[in-house]
Order: sequence, then C-alpha cells, then structure tokens
Amino acid sequence: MYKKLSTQLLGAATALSLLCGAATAAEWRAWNIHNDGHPNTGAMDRFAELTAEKTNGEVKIEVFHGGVLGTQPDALEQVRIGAIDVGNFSMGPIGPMVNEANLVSLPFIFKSVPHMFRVMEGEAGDIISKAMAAENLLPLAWFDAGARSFYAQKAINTPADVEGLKVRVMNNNLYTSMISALGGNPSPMAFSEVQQALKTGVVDAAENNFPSYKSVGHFEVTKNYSLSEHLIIPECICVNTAKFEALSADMQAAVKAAAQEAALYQRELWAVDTDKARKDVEAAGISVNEIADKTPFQEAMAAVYDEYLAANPDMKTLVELAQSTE
Ligand code: BDP
Repeated sequence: MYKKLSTQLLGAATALSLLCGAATAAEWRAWNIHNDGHPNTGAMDRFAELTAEKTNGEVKIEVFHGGVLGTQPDALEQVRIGAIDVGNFSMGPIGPMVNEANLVSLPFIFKSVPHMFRVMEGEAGDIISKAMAAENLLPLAWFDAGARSFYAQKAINTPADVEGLKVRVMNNNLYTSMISALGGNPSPMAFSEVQQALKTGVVDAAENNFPSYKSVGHFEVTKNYSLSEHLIIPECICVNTAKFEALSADMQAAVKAAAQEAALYQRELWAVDTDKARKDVEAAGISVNEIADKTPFQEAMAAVYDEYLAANPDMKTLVELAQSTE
C-alpha cells in the first residue's frame, strides 16, 4: 500500500515537474577572481540571477568569488576540462591557450574601449570566438576592463623610467616581451600575490586598471599611477563548450541572453566604478600621472609585434582586421 502510494506520488511529482518545466538541466559552478565591490562581482551575480530567471530555474549557477576556485590560468584549464563550468576571465591569460585571443594582448592594438568593442563585435571577434570555442572556452559575452597602466613608487613618463624595474605581468609571453622591450624585467605572477610582492620589493611595478588597482589594495603599496594605457584587454563570460552545447536550443538561447544582459550591466557598473576608483585612490594620496606623449611607448613596444608576427604569421590577418576597423 505504502509502496503503491509513494509510486503514485512520485509519478505525480514527475508529471508536475515536466508540466512546469522545473527539472534542473544543469548546475554550474562559476569562477570569479574579484571580491565584493568590484563591478565584475556584481555582474556575475546578475548573470546567475538572470540565468535562473530566463531558464525557469533549469540552469542554476553558483558563483565563487575572490578566486577561491584557483588562480586564473588554473581556472581556465578547469573550465576547459569541465571541472569548473563557467567564469569571468580576462582574455590576457587565454592567449597562451588560444593564439587568436592574443590579438587583444598586443600593446596599443585598440585605439579606445569603444574601438575594442567594435573589433570584438565584428569579424575579428567572430574569428576569436570560434577559435576559443574549439578550445572548450566559448565566450558568451564581453566585459569592459578599461585600460591597463603602470604603477610604481616613482612616476613613469617614458620607457626609460621602466628600465631596470621588476614589473609584474599576467601569464602571457606577450607581456614578458612587452616589458623586456622597455628594458624592464618581467615577472609573471598570480593576481593574488601582487600586493605582497609590491610591498616587499619582490617587484617594483605592476600594471592594471583603476578598479583592480583599488580593490586588491595595490594602491596601498605604490605611490604613482601613470596613465600609459598600453593594453585594453576585454574580458569574457566563458563557458565550457561541451556543457553549453549539452543544453537544449532554448536553454542555450536563454543562457546567452542572460550573459549578454549581464555584460551590459557590467559595462554600466564599470563606467561608474572606474571613475570612483580613480577618485578614491587619489583621495588616498596616489598621484595619477598623465603621460603627455605615449609615442615612445608605442615605438618601443612595436618590437613585440615584430617578434610575435614573425613567429605567428597567421595572426597578420587578425591584426590587420583590428587595425582597419574604424
Ligand atoms: C584584472 C582582471 C583579472 C586579472 C587581473 C590580473 O580583471 O582577470 O586576473 O587583472 O592582473 O584587471 O591578474
């Protein structure tokens, strides 16, 4: 009797969940390197909420903030093998895994953030997205990450000011050649280690945008932020390709729409937060130093292009596409 009743109940519950479409199709773990208060943290929470809403709870995302699931290069590998499902990643550390993604890591390749978005949303972006998807890192939307500039105890006005400095960079050979081209000593290092390294003199300088300069306290251990704006690196919401393709077409469309809406939200948060972060670090005593003429940096860093394109002639098409995009 009991068994019969429970079987009937189970049947009714299954029918109900099918009717409501409430069966969970996927539960995803999401990686985010940033803490509370950084615009990308708000945007990733929004992505999880919008995904739940638009998929009627069929795709659930739990976001792990503050890099607790590992360093960025590790987390990227985890997404590629499907141990983590999705995340907000900088395109910088994706370059060593997907050559096409390296376009955005060539110094001064973009004229401005709007130019970067035009390139990423055009033919070059399509080529990059396809190459990333083939490596199990499918981009669903692009985030703004502003421009990266150098910071150190001293002001940096010319390439000569970088000479001899130990400069922390993200994990990508293009950044090590970029620093070498300026006469500095590049030091690739995880984001979580940079503050301590600056404090103890393991490195003399680093480079990042205002929100990250502020949010992890790099401004507490340097005095000058010099507006070189040498890299404009977009970020993505990237998902394991196979996990995404395992969803029904409707669910794929819903998750993609959630990512795109979250990215628009991120760009709004970014615009406000980047100004605020600059004002906050200035109020804390940081000198923000305008560089009157960036040409000497561009000229010195041209060596990065020469070396890279000689070793990767296939990348010429993408570089020309970006450079000819208005
Ligand atoms: C921040 C990016 C983050 C990077 C970090 C870094 O948002 O993904 O890990 O820079 O420099 O701007 O490592």
